[in-house]
Amino acid sequence: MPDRILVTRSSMPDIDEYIEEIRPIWESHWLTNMGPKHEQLKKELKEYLKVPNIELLVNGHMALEMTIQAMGLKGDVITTPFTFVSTTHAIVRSGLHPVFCDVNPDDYTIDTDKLEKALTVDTCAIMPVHVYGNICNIEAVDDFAGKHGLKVIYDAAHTFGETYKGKGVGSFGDASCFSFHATKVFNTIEGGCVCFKDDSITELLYAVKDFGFDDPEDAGCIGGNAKMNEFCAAMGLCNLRHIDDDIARRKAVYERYNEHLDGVKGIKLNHVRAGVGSNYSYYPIVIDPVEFGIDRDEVFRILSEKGIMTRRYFYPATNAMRCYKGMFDPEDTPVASRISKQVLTLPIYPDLELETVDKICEMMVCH
Ligand code: T4K
Repeated sequence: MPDRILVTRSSMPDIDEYIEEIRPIWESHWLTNMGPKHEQLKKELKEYLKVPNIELLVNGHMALEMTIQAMGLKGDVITTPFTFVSTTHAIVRSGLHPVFCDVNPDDYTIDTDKLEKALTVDTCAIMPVHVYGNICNIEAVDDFAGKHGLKVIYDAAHTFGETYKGKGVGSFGDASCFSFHATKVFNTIEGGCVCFKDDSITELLYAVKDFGFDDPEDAGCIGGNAKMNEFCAAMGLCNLRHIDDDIARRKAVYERYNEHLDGVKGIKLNHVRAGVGSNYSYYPIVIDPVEFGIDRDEVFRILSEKGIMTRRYFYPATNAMRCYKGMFDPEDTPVASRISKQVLTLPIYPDLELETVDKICEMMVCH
């Protein structure tokens, strides 16, 4: 076992495969601004993700912000605080107001029974998160949004390649934003995309990521710069060739953890819901300190002393972060607050050896 095991490890192609992929970039000197690699990746991803429309972006965060801008949203957005801070920041940075709805304790996605309570006269959209790749209660979110005329933008950063009832997860809601960051199941080094239903926003999305240019010289809207460059797109083209194998190897790691930890008193495992084709992106456990004997932070410390670098994804809950001090009350979302203090994500990536998983579990269980 290596001296240090990190919570994840970027998937990378063989270096020769990447060199072959970037050779034409060297020959053409075309480095960015929607070049051939960008366009090829866009086409391949549209098929792989089984989605009606797709736009590539510089990262998952800008996918959220650019989608909000392209939809012209204004007012309140119902969302959850049990997520990476990007979800909340994207709403606030876009001049909108997040209204936090609690998560359910089984899979940490939005508790759709509490949506009604979060509704205000200014609500314009819902931004639920498929956290850890756990798919939200899509039917209930859709019903609620339809009833109140709200847009639905899923933060789908964790769900690359997942399916729900056989359909690409990016085909639900009005839009789904994916992250292709180095730490994700599929990476383009940095990158992301938005998959969306209404093709009337295609041109606007293309423009907002390129300073608003919808004409070679004249900007039709106040856009930013969120384009994916050719080297990132080339990385994506390589990684996409190996994605199914990567996910299969993640599944083996995931199942090995389950074999060891299922039934351990005080440890709650994550479960893949019926109808979901999972990508096994994270391995979260929720530790009950009374039943397990020690708390989450003690497990974190014991493992890190032995070179196992777990992460407290997602702690603190975003409504408890310093930058939002005084703006929200984390006690309004008690389940999210509690889970954020008890959750630990264990190392998972395709190359992680199963013997290492055995040792990690042994260290945890024999504390
Ligand atoms: N919405 C949600 C729900 C998200 O989780 C995220 C991002 C976003 C939106 C925004 O998407 P992006 O704009 O990022 O595309 C990481 C990632 O930076 C972030 O992408 C991710 N979520 C978040 C959950 O985790 P850190 O600060 O924990 O990453 P870091 O640098 O500590 O890396 C974690 C481990 O990954 C390292 O211990 C080793 C490994 N690693 C890391 C890097 C940077 C590699 O193997 N290679 C690498 O290049 O945030």
